[in-house]
Amino acid sequence: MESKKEFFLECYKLGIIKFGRFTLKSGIESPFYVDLRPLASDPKILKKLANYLLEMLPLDNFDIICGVPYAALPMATAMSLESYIPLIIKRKEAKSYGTKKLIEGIFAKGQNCLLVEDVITSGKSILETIEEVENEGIIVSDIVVVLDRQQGGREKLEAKGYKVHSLFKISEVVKILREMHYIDEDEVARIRDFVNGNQVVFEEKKRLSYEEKLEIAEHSFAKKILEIAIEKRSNLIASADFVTTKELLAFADIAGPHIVALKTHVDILNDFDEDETILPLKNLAQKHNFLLMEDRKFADIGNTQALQFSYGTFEISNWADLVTSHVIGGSKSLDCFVNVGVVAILGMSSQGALTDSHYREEALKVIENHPNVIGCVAQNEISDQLLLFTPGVHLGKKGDDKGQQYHAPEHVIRNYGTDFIIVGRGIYKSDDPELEALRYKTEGWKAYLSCL
Ligand code: S5P
Repeated sequence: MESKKEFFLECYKLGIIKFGRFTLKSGIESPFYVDLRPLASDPKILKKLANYLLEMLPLDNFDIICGVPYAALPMATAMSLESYIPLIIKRKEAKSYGTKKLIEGIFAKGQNCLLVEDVITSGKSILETIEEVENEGIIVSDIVVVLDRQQGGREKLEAKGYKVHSLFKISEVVKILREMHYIDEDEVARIRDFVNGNQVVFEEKKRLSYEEKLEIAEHSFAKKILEIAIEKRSNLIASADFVTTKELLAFADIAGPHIVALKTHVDILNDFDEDETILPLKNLAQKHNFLLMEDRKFADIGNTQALQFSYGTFEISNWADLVTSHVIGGSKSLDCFVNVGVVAILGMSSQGALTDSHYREEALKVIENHPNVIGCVAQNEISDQLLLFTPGVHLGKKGDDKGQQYHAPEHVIRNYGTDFIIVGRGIYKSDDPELEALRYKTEGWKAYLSCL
């Protein structure tokens, strides 16, 4: 079998732990959120999980297995299937009719039952289940949990004489995720504080208003986009990923009044033509007062980027106000982008992107103080000096089948301090793109105002 660490990372990719700021049922704010239910949706992982849990246990001791409802039910079932130890089911509420039994299945008084739980925090729900199982005359000696949040639950159960086996502890998990650069030092410190029972201080950093950002902005295009935002009361950039000029122009005209910039991928157009595509697009940009942002995502040495920027079919330098660029080629590779605002790609929205916190920290060093850079594309907070552009925004969907991951405008603006949301299919694939552009504009602006 793979190592426990590899197995954990496989589980982690299913989104079982999220970091940020979460309000728990109790009203307490937590720097992380755990939900192991996705594990049951991947049969291979569930089977492996069952075997990892079984491996830790003195199996001969148990006559029956019982999961704490609901999250641990599929886990207990899988363990039963792998070990041939019979399963009993504990109901959450007794049936109001029929047998009114709380424990279902075949069992006998005096049998020893292994209890299975997904996460142990305070131990409260496990203790409730133990009580109900013991009321049936069943003996409980051992509890196996997938993740121990290390918040006193284990100690509470052990003080009552139960043995607690856990596959992962939050401290181990945090160590692995830090080693992998999935989380940064601040997050590690906040989790440590939280687990130790200290109240976690989430910096109540007041975000700067667009007016305040305008005061500190130096680049002419940074100023321009902020001025448009203030004037139009919009922080929306529409991504116009069309393959024909006709569709692109029609969309630019209807979305135009609501956006600060139109983001293009001109290399996907079947019929790109400077006169037919760019001239009318520039007219529309002028008519509706928005910037043109070419999402070229340059990723080469300076000399090649200079050629790609000014030559070839698209001659981007002739018309784009903003361009996106990776910074993998180092700071000097960005020197060629003159008379345009560079939006550096720091973090990508897609699943499994390699832009982990280590990459982002190094990338920030590349762009810091680069005069051509006005901001970054990222999925996390950055400094006030840079404008933050966040794609992967959708009001209805969580993602697509090609790895894109979405959040709502409110989420990114509140949690990352996003200055400009980038929305593609949420608008142009909707039934009424004009109405939807207005809806995203309104939502984005409302979220911004609520964070001031
Ligand atoms: O990390 C990123 C960076 C970018 S620029 N994730 C992204 O999705 N994008 C771009 O934003 C992507 O190329 C596409 O043009 C747009 C998102 O489109 P949507 O249809 O998924 O909203």
